[in-house]
Amino acid sequence: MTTFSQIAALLEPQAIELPSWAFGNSGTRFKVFGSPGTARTVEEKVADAATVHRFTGLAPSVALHIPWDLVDDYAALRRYAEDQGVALGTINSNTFQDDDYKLGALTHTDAKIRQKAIDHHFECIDVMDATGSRDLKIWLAEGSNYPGQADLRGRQDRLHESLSTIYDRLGEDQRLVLEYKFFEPAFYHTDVPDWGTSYVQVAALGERATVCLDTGHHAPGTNIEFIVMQLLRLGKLGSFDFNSRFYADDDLIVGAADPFQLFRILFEVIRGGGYPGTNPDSEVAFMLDQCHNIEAKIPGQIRSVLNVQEMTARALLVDRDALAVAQEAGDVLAAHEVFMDAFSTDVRADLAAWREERGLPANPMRAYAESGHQQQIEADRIGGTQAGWN
Ligand code: RM4
Ligand code: MN
Repeated sequence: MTTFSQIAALLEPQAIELPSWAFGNSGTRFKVFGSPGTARTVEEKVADAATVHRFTGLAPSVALHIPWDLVDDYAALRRYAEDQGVALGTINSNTFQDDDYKLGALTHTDAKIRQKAIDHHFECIDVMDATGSRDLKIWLAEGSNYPGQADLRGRQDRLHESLSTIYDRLGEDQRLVLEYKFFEPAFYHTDVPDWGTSYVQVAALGERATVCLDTGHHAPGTNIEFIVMQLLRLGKLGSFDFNSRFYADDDLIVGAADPFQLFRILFEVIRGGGYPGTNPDSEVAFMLDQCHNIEAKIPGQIRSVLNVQEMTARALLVDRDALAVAQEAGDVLAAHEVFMDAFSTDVRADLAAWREERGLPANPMRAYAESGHQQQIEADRIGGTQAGWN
């Protein structure tokens, strides 16, 4: 058995990037509920992310979405974030909320619309230059609703052309990560529906183009850890968007729907060299992509990063030597038992002690609730328009 003290130091470098949009109001197709204390500006979203980091020590950066997080001066925003104790991270482009993109953006048949979408990505790269961000993350809402509506092959070719133009604009230390999603908003076909398509597209671009795996973007029952294994094996896993789902792309708190799946994913991350604690050269970015529609947002994010930490600790506890012996001996049940022993280990008390040793609250959820911070922002953030995702 591996013990917690053997893995404690490996938890040190864990860093999980928070999405700015988690701090704005969000909802379903049916209703967006406002909630008191919600951030009204980009600065307030950054401040909320910094609060999560202060209570957990796990979230040193925050991702921005353009144009949701449009400001005049990104260098100033960068300084503001640094003063708060966090860095600005991944820049997410948005080609899904403009009328011109109804039938596509990077894949559109009209070269003018394709150029408009490419120009948007150029602006995102300018933002990255000012914020010091490494990653440009592209998720495309492109596809078709009816068989025969679109030339599937032509769209794939245009996608390649558009992505190449964007890729060529990146600086030497910048990366492009291409996120896939199997359906929605298009219902018949999607242009980047799966890891294979994303892989094919990024492999054609070059070394600094990789795949983003959003855990909510697969058909029910998909073996996501297998995809993690394969992408790491190919050196093409660029980033994660963590969240959890029951039915579609629910964007719920990671680890809430299926903690065992999160454990299995993190085990493959560690096994495949994607975890910074066991491989300092790992370049996988760990991000959340979540919305808090009915629960409070800051504690929702605190809970999320704690869930990732808890399952990482359990995955690190897998006795890999004993596992290898059982696997090689063909001892099915012994191998399974080694795996499940780690998953079944309650690490909460050890993690509480680990945090206290590092000057963090033993129980960040309780510490936040008792800090009065929520009441403070609810009192302070009166007037103005609360941030949302539109
Ligand atoms: C998409 C995708 C992107 C995220 C947006 C908000 O479904 O997951 O990563 O930026 O939602
Ligand atoms: Mn995502």
